[in-house]
Amino acid sequence: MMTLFHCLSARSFRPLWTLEELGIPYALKILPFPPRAHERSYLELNPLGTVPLLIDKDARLTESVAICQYLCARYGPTTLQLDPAENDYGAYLNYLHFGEATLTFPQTLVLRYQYFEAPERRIPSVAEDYSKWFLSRLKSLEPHLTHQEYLCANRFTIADISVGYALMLATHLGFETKMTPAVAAYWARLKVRPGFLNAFESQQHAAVEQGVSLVQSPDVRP
Ligand SMILES: N[C@@H](CCC(=O)N[C@@H](CS)C(=O)NCC(=O)O)C(=O)O
Repeated sequence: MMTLFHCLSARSFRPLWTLEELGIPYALKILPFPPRAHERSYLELNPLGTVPLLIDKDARLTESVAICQYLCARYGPTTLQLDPAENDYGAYLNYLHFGEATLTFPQTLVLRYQYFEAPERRIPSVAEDYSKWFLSRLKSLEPHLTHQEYLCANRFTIADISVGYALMLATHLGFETKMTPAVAAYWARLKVRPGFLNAFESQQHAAVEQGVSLVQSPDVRP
């Protein structure tokens, strides 16, 4: 069985959510955050020290969105991915990467310079600038989501998982009240999906079973 290495509500939530949407079996290993400080032996498996890590037979992947693509391609057929012949294929690829590169990256700077660094290393101006950066880029989804339930092809896909994770992180950072109306409604739709709820339940359950603290995992469920 494949193993997903995960920290609570970290980017590894994307592959976890995809696994639940696909309904395929997996083993979930929860690591304390950050693993490079709290679980040094993990560096032998993933020298980057980051999550996710997916080990599936000979495949080892460490990029969350690539893992979602891998799971769909290997364990499909599934409507969670788009075929290159579909009209929205370009938009699909763009949103897959937009979720990580444009919407998640600025939030990690807020997380780091507002919360994770020792007080003397915190930089309020960085946190403020990248909060603004994130919110202005997030707003770009508003016109599109005013007319569509999902990002592309009129169905739920892993592009929604990529962007949906950025909205989950935004909720942890207190940005939920700053979401524009159609984006907020979209996030409300995503977080009641059985796949999302099962993934959330799966991480909480595995953490308790493996003795990992739930402190870093505030509940985002409605
Ligand atoms: N682009 C990668 C980023 C992976 C990443 O940086 N993960 C964070 C958690 S969200 C991590 O493991 N940080 C721990 C560290 O940097 O030591 C992805 O999308 O998976």
